[in-house]
Amino acid sequence: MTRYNPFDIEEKWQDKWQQSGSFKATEDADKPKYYVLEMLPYPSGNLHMGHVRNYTIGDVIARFKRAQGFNVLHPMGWDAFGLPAENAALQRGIHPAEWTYKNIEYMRKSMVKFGWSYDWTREIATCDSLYYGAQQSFFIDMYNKGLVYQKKSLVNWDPVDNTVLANEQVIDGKGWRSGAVVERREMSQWFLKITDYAEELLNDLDTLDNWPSRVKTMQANWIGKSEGLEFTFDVDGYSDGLKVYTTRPDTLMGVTFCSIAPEHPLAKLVAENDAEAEKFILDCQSKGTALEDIEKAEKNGYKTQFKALHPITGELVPIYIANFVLMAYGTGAVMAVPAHDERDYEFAKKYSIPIKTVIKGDNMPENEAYTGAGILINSGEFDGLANEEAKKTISDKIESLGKGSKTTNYRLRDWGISRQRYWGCPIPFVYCDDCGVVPEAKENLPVELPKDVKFDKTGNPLELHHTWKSIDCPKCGKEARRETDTMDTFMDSSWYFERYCSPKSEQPLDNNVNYWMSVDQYIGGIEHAILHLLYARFLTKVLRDEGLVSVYEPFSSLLCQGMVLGNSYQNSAGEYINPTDIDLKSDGSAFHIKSGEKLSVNRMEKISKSKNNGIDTDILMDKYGSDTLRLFMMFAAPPERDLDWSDTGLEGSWRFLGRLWSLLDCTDLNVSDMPKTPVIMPSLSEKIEKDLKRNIHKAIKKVTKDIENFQFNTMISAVMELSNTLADIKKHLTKENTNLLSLYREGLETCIRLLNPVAPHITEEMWETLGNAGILAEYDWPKCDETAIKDEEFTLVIQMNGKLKEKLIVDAQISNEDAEKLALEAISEHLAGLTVRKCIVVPKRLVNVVAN
Ligand code: ANZ
Ligand code: ZN
Repeated sequence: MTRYNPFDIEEKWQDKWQQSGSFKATEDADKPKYYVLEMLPYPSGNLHMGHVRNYTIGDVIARFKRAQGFNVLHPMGWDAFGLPAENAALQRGIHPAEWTYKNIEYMRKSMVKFGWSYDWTREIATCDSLYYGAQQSFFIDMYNKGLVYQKKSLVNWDPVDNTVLANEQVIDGKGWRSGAVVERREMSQWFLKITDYAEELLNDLDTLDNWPSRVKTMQANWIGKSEGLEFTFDVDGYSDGLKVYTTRPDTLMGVTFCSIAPEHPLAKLVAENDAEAEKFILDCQSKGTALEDIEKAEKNGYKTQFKALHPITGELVPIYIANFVLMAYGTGAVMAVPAHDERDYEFAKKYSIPIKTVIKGDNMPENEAYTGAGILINSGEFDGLANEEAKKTISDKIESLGKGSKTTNYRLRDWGISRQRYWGCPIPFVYCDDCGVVPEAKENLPVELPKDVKFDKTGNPLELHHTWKSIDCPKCGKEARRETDTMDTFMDSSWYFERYCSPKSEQPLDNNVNYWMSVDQYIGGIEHAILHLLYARFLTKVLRDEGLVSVYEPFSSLLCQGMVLGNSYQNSAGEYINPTDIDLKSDGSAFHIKSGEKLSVNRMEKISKSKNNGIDTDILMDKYGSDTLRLFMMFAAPPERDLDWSDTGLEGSWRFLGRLWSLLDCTDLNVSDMPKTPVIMPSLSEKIEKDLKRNIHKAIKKVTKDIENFQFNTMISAVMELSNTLADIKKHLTKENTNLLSLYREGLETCIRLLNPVAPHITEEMWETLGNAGILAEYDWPKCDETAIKDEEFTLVIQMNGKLKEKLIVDAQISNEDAEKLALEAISEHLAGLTVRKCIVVPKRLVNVVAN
């Protein structure tokens, strides 16, 4: 018998699965479908441990469901547009397409090596013009329905590189390449009207029973529905008046100033003949558009000469231009109540503005705003009202004065999808001097990216390209210009799961989408809890309204896997040393292989470039093969938890597979000759046989239940237990005892079949060695024989000094010690103050506790 060697078997089985089409999914109305999906990767070049974990979880589920008789769809693809490809082009002179497709090739090979059971015939790359052409097609449909529009909005502008920057390219307010101070600029941008769906996106969260509640909470907060009041302050010299939005109309009587966004029309009016105001506004605009930056920045203001007339008191309050008021939220203007709003408080202190308390709560803090509930004071006719009630009373009053009305507001903004980049899906529009903005004619789709672009200059290569832009107007035929913006890559990943249902279709989607959707199980990282999942939900609803899909939600069930954590190692100079360059001793100490230096070992943390604690999956693959890695990933932690990477844990998985393999080796007895037909319980007489039969079927039951609940670590423990039992039984095997031989085979085959979803290669090989035909991945899931586990439990009678005290249902296999322990616990109240002298255990019947 040879030793376990993954390198003899893994590729062999990958080829067989491929040849047999084991994982190819075909629509079949007679079979229940199951769609399992992992979030598609960005083709950065290498698989990292997060991928391995994510995709192995999905694969175990896919293989399990297939064996259970479901028609399983398990596809894979590439989120292939995006900035890193353009950076590679800039830095290394490779075309983004070449860089991307090379990475895809490499990563696909790695994925095949892992044995993940994908239907590769459905592979998608979002940078493929067949894919993005379909996207352009329904984008035009969305435009025709009024869900796509153009609007001037702020972008980060790098004045040296003359280019728009993504938020992540602005570092400390400076352009990442040029180092120039970034400006905010207004430019015409494309938007998707996600706000039209805000209410439905919020309400339908309630239908997602199988989503983690924290994800639903995050989405609800992001949508940020609030009920408030919109009303207008009269302003002398500004006939429009100042329209504000507040969620706290109850604090109206505490208003001591108003603040407006630097981009507010009134601010612009002020700046027209006030150089200092103009400077202040420009200064605010030089700070970048990232929301966190705006919120973190110190509160700054500029006092204008304008005054707002309080609609109830008739008081005149000053109007400030303030850096923390956002033009894009509400009305871009705020009634400020420093006594009850933290930002206003900070601002009022800084500029010595009066602070007027109008809500009195039980515990009023000193030197800060009180934001809690309470009773109105200093509020004239509203004094004494509870503030929640006052919200309505005061809003009604404002409405009756004709100054405003109650409104619902959402924090959710329309989705700005314009990117001034090359490596993205071209926005299929044309500018014509006569016709204006015109969608490209459908028969001209896809609008393909030009291949001959240069990356030696900064700025958008589409803008710089000399011929690509010029085109005939699809409406009047006159010479016109193409839009050179491309789409946010989140757009590409918002409908790919629908496209997998008919990846080659000429139409964006065909009817197969209604066979497969929704995704029964989606698996991915929590970092996508908000944007990706929200956009995917949004587009699904849009496609539903266009009649292209029938589901209301794309993902019925969501699993967010935890992170993979690793130790990091530092030398005396503080440099981080990668785990591959380290000699790790069994006592946990670590030495730098090259220098011999002893390194400090830092505690488990997220694997990251900055800590240089990434683990090279290729190296591990070459050392252990796929099954060990897969097994370790699934065994080391439940899927939602963070997983501590450990080399010893990996070794442990390797050794377990070796032990499992050696169960094939029964010295002079040939496993493939052991009787194939399982003996059934009634014909078993020996205890060892009955126990084994019971253990086998208990394992089937437990593993099945555990996989269904995604408790992969405990399901693996159950297989390990059964394999340990078999290792013991092996010693008792004789040629003569055919019952035991048959049971041994049944036990071993059960281990193999139960472990197959986790470690598919070794189990296929063992299955074949046992003399079974065909491919194990195509077999049905083993069934638990309930009669074999029937006398699994019995009623344990508990007596004290011979008198009945309790009855407990316990496991049939319970040991005498455990029975004793349970008994003492169960009657602990009766034992209070007594001394236990003796416990008499009658196995399978009773425990008598002697105490006095
Ligand atoms: C007066 C007030 C008093 C406010 C008070 C709060 C507390 P949410 O709840 O997140 O929707 N606000 C309105 N528009 C703004 C803008 N464009 N930029 C910055 N802040 C803005 O936030 C609504 C509250 O945020 C509004 O209620 C307004 O301040 C402020 F004790 O009005 B409030
Ligand atoms: Zn035209």
